[in-house]
Amino acid sequence: KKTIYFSGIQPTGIPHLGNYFGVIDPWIELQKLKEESIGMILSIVDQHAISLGPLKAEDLRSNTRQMACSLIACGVDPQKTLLFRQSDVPEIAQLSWILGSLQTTSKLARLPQYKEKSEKFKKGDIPVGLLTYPLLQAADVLMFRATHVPVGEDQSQHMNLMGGLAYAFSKTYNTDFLPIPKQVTRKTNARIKSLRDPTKKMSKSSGGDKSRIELTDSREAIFEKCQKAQSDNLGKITYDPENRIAVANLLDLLSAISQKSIEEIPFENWTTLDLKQHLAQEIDQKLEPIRRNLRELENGSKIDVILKENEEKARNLAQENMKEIRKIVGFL
Ligand code: AQP
Repeated sequence: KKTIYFSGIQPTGIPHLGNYFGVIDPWIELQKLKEESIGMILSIVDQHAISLGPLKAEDLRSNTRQMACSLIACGVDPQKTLLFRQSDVPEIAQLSWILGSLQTTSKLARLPQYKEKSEKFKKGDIPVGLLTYPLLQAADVLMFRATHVPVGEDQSQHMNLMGGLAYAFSKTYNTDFLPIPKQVTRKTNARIKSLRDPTKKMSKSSGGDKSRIELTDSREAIFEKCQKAQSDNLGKITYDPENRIAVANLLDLLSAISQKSIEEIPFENWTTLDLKQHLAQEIDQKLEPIRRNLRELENGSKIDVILKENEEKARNLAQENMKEIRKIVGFL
């Protein structure tokens, strides 16, 4: 079977360092090694973005465009990666419906992300999309018969569910049309934590502005957020992830951004302030070229051309697979 990498990112805001290290940077590394025979498909999952309830149409549209620009600004290469908008391929939603017939509501309701996000709603107000989110996510991947899924560590439970669905589809219909996709998660930096609460992951939609560094943050904003990041008053810096979780979080982030191991960071004589300043400096240096590329892309029309062209390419691939799936299921 052909090797196909697939991943998705929600246009729910500006990507942050968690998205960067969880998926964008690994994606760019894979892209460098890509051989002709390997497929790489990256989706801006705008249908997922309304799973917590509707957004203003204008906001969704501009967030989607901005996410596309951000991905290209970080180094996603449209010559090597098929970057497309999920809602341009309606076959995905049809496959999600088919997968729903193979899944129980209780299993979906037990998923940790559902439990966590549904707690923010009053009982009786939880949108259906929040529960069925993992079905749509599985459909994204299975639609393209992807074999490998680069994602952050937070997606492990959804990946298990996806594997179960591919297996159930194969058993139910006695077919091997849909491969069971493998999660691809780096051993290091697969979970970047919030700057304000190192027990939580850095996230676009929770934790507040100061908890995340967004790829568009200015130098001033980066220094301010690092300055205000949670640390402790225990004096000289030591790396002790069990007892000094907040300081360890900042060191982990510094290690990720500077591509140095913890042992290579000369923090012995640093104060917390020194650590925060080194961190801010490294982040700013890393993000400077991304910010520059992004400004150029946002003001130009290149991105609109790419999305338009890829709408057709992605749709053709999906339609071809959907024809076979419809036969297998009995719709044709
Ligand atoms: N903190 C993180 N560390 C490592 N990887 C992360 N990812 C997200 N947060 C971290 C990875 O980024 C990819 C895209 O994520 P998403 O846009 O689908 O949304 P998410 O996983 O729910 O992340 P967010 O930023 O917290 O978004 P919201 O707030 O909108 O739900 C995934 O591969 C994810 O693993």
